[in-house]
Amino acid sequence: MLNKGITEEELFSFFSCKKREDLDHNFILSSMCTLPHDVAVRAHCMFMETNLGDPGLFPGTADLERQLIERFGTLFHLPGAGGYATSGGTESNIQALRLAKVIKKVAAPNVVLPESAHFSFKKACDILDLEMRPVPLGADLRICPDLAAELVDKNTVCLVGVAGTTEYGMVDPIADLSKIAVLHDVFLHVDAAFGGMVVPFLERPIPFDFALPGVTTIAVDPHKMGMSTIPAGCLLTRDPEMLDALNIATPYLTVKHEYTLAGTRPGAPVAGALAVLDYLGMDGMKAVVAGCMKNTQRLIAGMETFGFPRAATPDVNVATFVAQTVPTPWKVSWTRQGHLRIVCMPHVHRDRIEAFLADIGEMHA
Ligand code: 0PR
Repeated sequence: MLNKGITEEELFSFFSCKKREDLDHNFILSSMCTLPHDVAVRAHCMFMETNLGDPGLFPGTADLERQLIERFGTLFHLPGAGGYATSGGTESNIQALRLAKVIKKVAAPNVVLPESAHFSFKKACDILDLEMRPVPLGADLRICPDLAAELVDKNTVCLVGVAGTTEYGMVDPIADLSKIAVLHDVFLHVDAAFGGMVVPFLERPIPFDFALPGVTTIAVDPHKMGMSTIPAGCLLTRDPEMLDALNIATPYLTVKHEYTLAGTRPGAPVAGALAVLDYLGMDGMKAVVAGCMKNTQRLIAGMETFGFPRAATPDVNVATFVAQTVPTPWKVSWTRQGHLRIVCMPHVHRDRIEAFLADIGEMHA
């Protein structure tokens, strides 16, 4: 650290340089995050100093968190659902498994989850000392429910399904998983970190939420398709009191218990997330999602005319292809199986898709 501080001008000229080193969103096709909506930025700035870790000091902000959970509960067909705002899918998944483990106490707990599950489950199982039982996918890249049922036993604390897989954008047959969960009385966690803000707004929504009786918890991330500022995730619980099983005493705070993983928690992105939902409403979100899905379809059609077949027909706005390289400066990602992966996020407008197609078409001409 410097002995004497630098001027504000020096400081921000340095920051501007660093900011310019970051990639231009116009060329980012690999990310599940996007540019935050203007109302999210405004709300975020307004609540910058708030800390939900000590909600008694910020009752107004705490009420925004309550309202955010209420919005998602209603969107997911259970207006009275419980839950809280996390830092994103990783924390939500860790907490869901922690909850499942605390509720069902067995000597050698295991988790049955699709092979397509996000790597955050690996972190969760490491931390919580849970055996991971990956379930193979069917040819459609969705979890095979029959194989999942075979892997569930008396030591299974949680069954996991994904609504919008990270790599191929598939929605697992959650209705089938729900039946298994009810039959075996197993906790079912749905990772809808990405799809939770896509599927409800599709023309033909795929069942994945609390409307299915076996679904116990749902992870959804406003900082992905919800266009909020980072970090914004939510963990929803069917039973509003369920999270209390994680309570630990916090004697000197304004509340005497907390079930969250983080202590200090930012209120700013919570305000940002709620701002987008209330500003856009159902109609606005449907329009955003319809645009992303249309762009995904256009990209798939365009790539196929150039001889790059799709690797999957996705349920959400993640497109994958058989391809080897892409032109610079486009930033794409590659799946574990080696497929080119593009996420058609809200910042990936139609003209960006056309520009990418023109570039890749030229490179392979
Ligand atoms: N569950 C699913 C289905 C996810 O896709 C992700 C992240 C998570 C959980 C974990 O969420 P957090 O990263 O919020 O904890 N999916 C993206 C991925 O791993 C995250 C991401 C976003 C990566 C933007 C890169 C990027 O530029 O690909």
